[in-house]
Amino acid sequence: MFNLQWKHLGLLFVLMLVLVVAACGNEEEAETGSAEGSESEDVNYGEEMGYKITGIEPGAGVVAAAEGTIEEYENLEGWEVVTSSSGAMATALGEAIDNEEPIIVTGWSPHWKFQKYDVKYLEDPKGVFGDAETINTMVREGLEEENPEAYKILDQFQWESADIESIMLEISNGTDVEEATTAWVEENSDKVAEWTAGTEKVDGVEIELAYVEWDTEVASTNVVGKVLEDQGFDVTLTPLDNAVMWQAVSEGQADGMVAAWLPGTHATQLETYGDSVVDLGVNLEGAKIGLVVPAYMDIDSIEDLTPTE
Ligand code: PBE
Repeated sequence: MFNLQWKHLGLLFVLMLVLVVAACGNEEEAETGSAEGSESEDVNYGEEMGYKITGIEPGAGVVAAAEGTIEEYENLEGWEVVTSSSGAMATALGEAIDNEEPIIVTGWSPHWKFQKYDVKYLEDPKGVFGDAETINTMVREGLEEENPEAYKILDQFQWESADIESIMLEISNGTDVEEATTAWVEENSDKVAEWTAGTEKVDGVEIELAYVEWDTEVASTNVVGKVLEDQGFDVTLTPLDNAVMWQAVSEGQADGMVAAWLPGTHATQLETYGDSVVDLGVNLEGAKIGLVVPAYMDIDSIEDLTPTE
């Protein structure tokens, strides 16, 4: 009896030991797991970025909209949009990605960054950036009567995101703007023929297009300029600030532009100058603006950003 009991107790003891060791193991695993979890939850991108959104030119609609998000989203209280230029933004984005650092930029499509990098738009549940945009062509009043061939070409100019993105990517990879646009025009003679259909060549008629040095507009304006040049026009392309571009067309200092982002991005400019410019309609569908981050950032929405402390 006595012996048997001891045997049982011994077995029990061994069993208990096994259980304790197993439990310890589990505990360790659980602890490591939760430690990792809380670490990634604790990442404060806002603090790492100094609560700054990397903007572009102060006159851009996307910068105004980004400033609007700071007003609309409580969690962005204390944040700021730092303006610079589209080029400086692209450099900052490239450097952050090289170092796997967090960055938020004022972004738009079409844009080569979506082909070159793994980046994503942050969701905008309050809709501050609006929905899909179109890019429209605007010309000065009187152009139709005074320069009908140019008017018709500008009116017929219309292409797709894939077209403009291929040129933008070339340029971002270091190809000269003129070389990239000339090559595209040569390789896409069918499309170009649709734009020039029903027009006669001219001999040195002057035409001036205004634009802003955004990557999209550098590509589109240079392509249209090249097409007009090939038709015999004496083409001037004039880089301006956004509002000044609209003003130049509305006052007739420039003949036109292919850079009106509607209905949201340039709503302010449309309100001011819309009555004194001629809208020739959409030249590109499916454009978009928003806040863009590298895909490795563990956030999906503007609402995931943390306020300043
Ligand atoms: N963009 C490119 C411009 C329109 C074209 C999005 C930078 C803007 O924000 O006004």
